[in-house]
Amino acid sequence: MTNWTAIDETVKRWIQEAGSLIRASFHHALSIQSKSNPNDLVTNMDKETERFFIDNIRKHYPDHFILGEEGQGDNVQSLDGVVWIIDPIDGTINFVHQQRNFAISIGIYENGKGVLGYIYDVVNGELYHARHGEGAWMNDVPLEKLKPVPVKKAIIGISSTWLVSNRHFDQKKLVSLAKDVRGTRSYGSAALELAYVASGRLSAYITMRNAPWDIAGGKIIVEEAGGYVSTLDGSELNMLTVNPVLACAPGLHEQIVNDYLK
Ligand code: 2AM
Ligand code: CA
Ligand code: CA
Ligand code: CA
Repeated sequence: MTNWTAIDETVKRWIQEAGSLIRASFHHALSIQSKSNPNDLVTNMDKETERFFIDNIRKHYPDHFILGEEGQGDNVQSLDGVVWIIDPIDGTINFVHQQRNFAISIGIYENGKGVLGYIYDVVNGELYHARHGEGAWMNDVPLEKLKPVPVKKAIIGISSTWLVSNRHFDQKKLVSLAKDVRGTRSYGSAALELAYVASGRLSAYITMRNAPWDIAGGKIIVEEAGGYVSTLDGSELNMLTVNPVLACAPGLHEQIVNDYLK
């Protein structure tokens, strides 16, 4: 039997340690490279933070698998067994340009089911976490169960990629949603936006393309807070591929899917 309580305590310790290393890095020059395009950045701290978790996981849990954004983990092709899905720095552009608005994100899945989720806002010292069936917390204070929010009172997280014409989606639908809600925000970190949905700072988050590591931790946290996370048509996310994502407070999910996205 997996001792999830022990793993939970261990992960929280590692996350605090990784956060200290990232904060300390603000005093040193960063090495910044581009990946798929000039705006797709990776720094030495993305790689070193991923390395930190991988080394610790391999030492303590050698039979677990690791799917990490920077590719230093395993070549994960299935969710059988225990799989750690890790984004060492979510919001790398913010990390580089703002030294804030980024997070460490970790989701731990067992045979495809989310068990433990973590999002750590390193600069603000806010650690969101959740355990399946037991609830969600921010700095160990339980998050209140989310209450239904109507569209006209909703603040939604949405990125400017929706403004640009794209082959995935007819953006007129999003324009009418943006007109009907109370406000829109764009934080540049999928993980933080999911943490904000879980804590009620945002009522919803909509994105065209998220990788598994962007959402693995946040999905568990939002669901434990009483919210919903799905693709744009309301179906289950696939944690091995890129997904369009809609995360919502209750009430809002059906309304956005039926009245705006269909
Ligand atoms: P990152 O900072 O870990 O790359 C806004 O940029 C959000 O989208 C961030 O959470 C960012 O994660 C993520 N993101 C950036 N490029 C992406 C891509 N090509 N596919 C999916 N998500 C991406
Ligand atoms: Ca990235
Ligand atoms: Ca990410
Ligand atoms: Ca990242």
